[in-house]
Amino acid sequence: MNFELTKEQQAYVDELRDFLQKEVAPGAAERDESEDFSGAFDILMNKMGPKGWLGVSIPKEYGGLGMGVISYALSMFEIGQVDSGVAAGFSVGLSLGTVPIQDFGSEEQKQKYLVPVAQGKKLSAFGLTEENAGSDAAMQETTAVRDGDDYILNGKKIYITNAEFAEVYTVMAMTDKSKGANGISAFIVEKGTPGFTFGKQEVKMGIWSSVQKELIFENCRVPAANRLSEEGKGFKAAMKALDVGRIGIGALSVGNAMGAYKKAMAFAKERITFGKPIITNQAISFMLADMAMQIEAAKWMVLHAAWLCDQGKPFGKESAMAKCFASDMGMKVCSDAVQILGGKGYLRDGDVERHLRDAKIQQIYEGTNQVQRMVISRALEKE
Ligand code: COS
Repeated sequence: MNFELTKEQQAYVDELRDFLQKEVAPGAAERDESEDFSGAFDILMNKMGPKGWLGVSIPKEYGGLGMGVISYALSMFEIGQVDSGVAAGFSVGLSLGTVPIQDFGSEEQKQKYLVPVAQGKKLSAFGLTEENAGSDAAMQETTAVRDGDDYILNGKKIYITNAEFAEVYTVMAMTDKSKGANGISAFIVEKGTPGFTFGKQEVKMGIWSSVQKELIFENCRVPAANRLSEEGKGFKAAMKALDVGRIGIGALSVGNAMGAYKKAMAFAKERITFGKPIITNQAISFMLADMAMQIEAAKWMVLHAAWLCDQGKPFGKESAMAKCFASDMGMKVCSDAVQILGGKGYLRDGDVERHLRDAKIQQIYEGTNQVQRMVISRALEKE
């Protein structure tokens, strides 16, 4: 067993960390306040893309750096500390938007769609959730009806991260309702396809610098050549993408909690009450010890799931465990960080309450933590 990063991983983390401190951290609060993804999009496409980082875990033969899912998790630990908009865009681009193409796409589809995403020239997104298909993802109402060499898509997806900014969308639609989950197919839909438009931008509790919108399909003609694998494989492609994506959300939760913890630690060393720094009070130092301990546990759960994935071993249970544990941990740690800063922590310009707002969604998206417990318990039953 080896708990050390490779030289390549360490060099990547060092360079990324330095970049984030210089180029991303300074404007993070302002971008958040703007409730606009444009700033994060600019960082992703114009600064991180050219370095190849948007393809860090995508194999080299498809334009990526080929550094595996561990490096995707390491990226999320770092970006999550700084800017949730950049983190959400990065995460979706490396998991939900691309894993279905990577694992279920043809060579031609990979060359056409995966390569430009890995090279940071295009952003990707993922369309699964609908008004009546959230946790019960198989209840897809969007339809894809075959018409000659095309499919005609009709329906609406909601809460789609990167919507309108992304160029490449992996979209699930029902091709045979009688087959339930096995009647769902996955399609690559390009932005600009006639009949494909975007709905309203959601106004949220947190992750303000990321974007979530509706995808609307009205008699949208998609070439059959853009269907991933055979008809009926869409649900499996979506579940596989979520298995990987949940490693990213677990890692993002760890990163976001680390960001809050570091600010709380710095404050606890500086803040004087009753003649001494508040960290000298056991009430505060034990809180910080618990926070560090919880972050450490979640970090290793995430890395273990990522390692299993990179080894080609089953990892769905472990990724659900890591996502669930890390995001529950994130709420507690970020709440405690606000508590340590007291009134200052509650202020919008204190930059710590942002971590708490951003932590909540981690328990919800890419499968609520109740769904994670379903995935975990079903897997345990089979052991
Ligand atoms: N990888 C590959 N295949 C999978 C899979 C996985 N992780 N999970 C399920 N499948 C397969 C099953 O093997 C089954 O295939 P067969 O019929 O060939 O055996 C099929 O998919 C249906 O599986 P199942 O019956 O378990 O599906 P359910 O309808 O019970 O749904 C859950 C399972 C709850 C796990 C699923 O709906 C889910 O993950 N929901 C949450 C969705 C989500 O995360 N949404 C967030 C959107 S992105 S922000």
